[in-house]
Amino acid sequence: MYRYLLLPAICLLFSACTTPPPPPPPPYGALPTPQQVEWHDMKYYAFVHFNMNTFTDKEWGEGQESPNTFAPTQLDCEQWARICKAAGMKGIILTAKHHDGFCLWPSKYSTHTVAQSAWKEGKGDVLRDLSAACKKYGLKMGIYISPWDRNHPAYGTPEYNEVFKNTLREVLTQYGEIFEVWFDGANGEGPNGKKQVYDFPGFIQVVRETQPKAVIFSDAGPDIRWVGNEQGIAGKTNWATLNRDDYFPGTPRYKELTEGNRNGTHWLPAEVDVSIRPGWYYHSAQDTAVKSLKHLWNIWHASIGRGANLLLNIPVDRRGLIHPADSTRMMELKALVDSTYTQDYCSTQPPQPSLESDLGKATPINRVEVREELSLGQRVDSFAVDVMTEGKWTEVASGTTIGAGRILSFPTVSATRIRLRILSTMAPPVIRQLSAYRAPQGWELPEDM
Ligand code: FUL
Repeated sequence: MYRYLLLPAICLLFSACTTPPPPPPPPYGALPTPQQVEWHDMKYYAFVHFNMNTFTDKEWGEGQESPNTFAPTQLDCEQWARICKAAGMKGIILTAKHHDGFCLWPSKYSTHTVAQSAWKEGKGDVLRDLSAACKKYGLKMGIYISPWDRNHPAYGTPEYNEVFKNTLREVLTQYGEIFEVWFDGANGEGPNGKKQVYDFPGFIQVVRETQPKAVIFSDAGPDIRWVGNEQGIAGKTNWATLNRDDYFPGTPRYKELTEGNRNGTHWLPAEVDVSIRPGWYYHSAQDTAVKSLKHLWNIWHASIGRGANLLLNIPVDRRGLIHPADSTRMMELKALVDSTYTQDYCSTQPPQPSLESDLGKATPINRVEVREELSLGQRVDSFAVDVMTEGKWTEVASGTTIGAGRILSFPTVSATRIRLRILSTMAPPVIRQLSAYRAPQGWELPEDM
């Protein structure tokens, strides 16, 4: 693995050079904030949809459900955290309040919460339990909180914006550090038949005040953007930048969110949210419909393999536990990813100031991973990868954007050297990593992903 390669000056940053390393090039274009850089490093974490719908077998509740319907029998957030940690995930984002309005914590600003339920005699608090479990297992915690609320009587009036800001403040000040706040773009009618005009600038201000280190997700950021589909697919071209002011939560411009905007005004990278099952919530009828290992592996490559983060949803069941059908698949994916991406065949040689890597001996490989140094901006427009077999170079893969990390697959070839060619850029490229791996045969991404 070669790190910190600057082209075309062909100089290696931060390595054991005999002469002092040259200063890094000036940054180019929109740049990530330190919070966004940290977020990129998380790569893979869990979405947990668990709330009233778990108990009504629905995806969207009406808001009129009795609080007593929420009745987990063995709720154990430590089980979630233990499994997510073992699966290689870095955090958990929980649906604290979905469109039906039910709050998983005893909110002062609603009468439709765990405090009104018989669960733990109204003394339960799922956010408190999750916060403790995440701390214990070294995971970060995030909050999904739906602005759309089908229960709250004030929904559809200016007063609701104040209610929502108070609710947000409550959630963000009681449960320790929150790494991401997830605003859903869905915006339907409330019980009074009215549609809300949201005070998003006000919501954002509350998050900034209470959790300055958190990133904020919505269709249009301001920090993290939706990827434009729920199939688990980032664009083959995936810019981490977007002309942010052209978009808003609920924007219909999905395709642009999938690819980002080249040279966009703001750093606004894509997060891929997708469920391990057909639904976001648990439905026992879907116990046999958990996505196959191959499907999840493909999603992993169509998201993380294209520089996006993967937010994989695990629908916690009515007991309040992750179902074994899901945890089994999560572990299978972890095992396959680890067995493929641990042995980097490029790391067997000491770094050299070159875009070529010597594999030492003829080595069967079929995956290459390239990363840019994001703190200086995203620069590469297109690139190609060659391998040397029997003394001859052959191109085996090519792509457009690189960004946080790009994984390309090619038929297994026994190579002695590997070479990255940058074909076009917006500014001199700064390559952070070039790695080569071997995945099991026959696990390439299908054309339509
Ligand atoms: C959507 C919601 O309407 C779904 O129920 C789910 O929460 C998904 C992640 O976001 O907008």
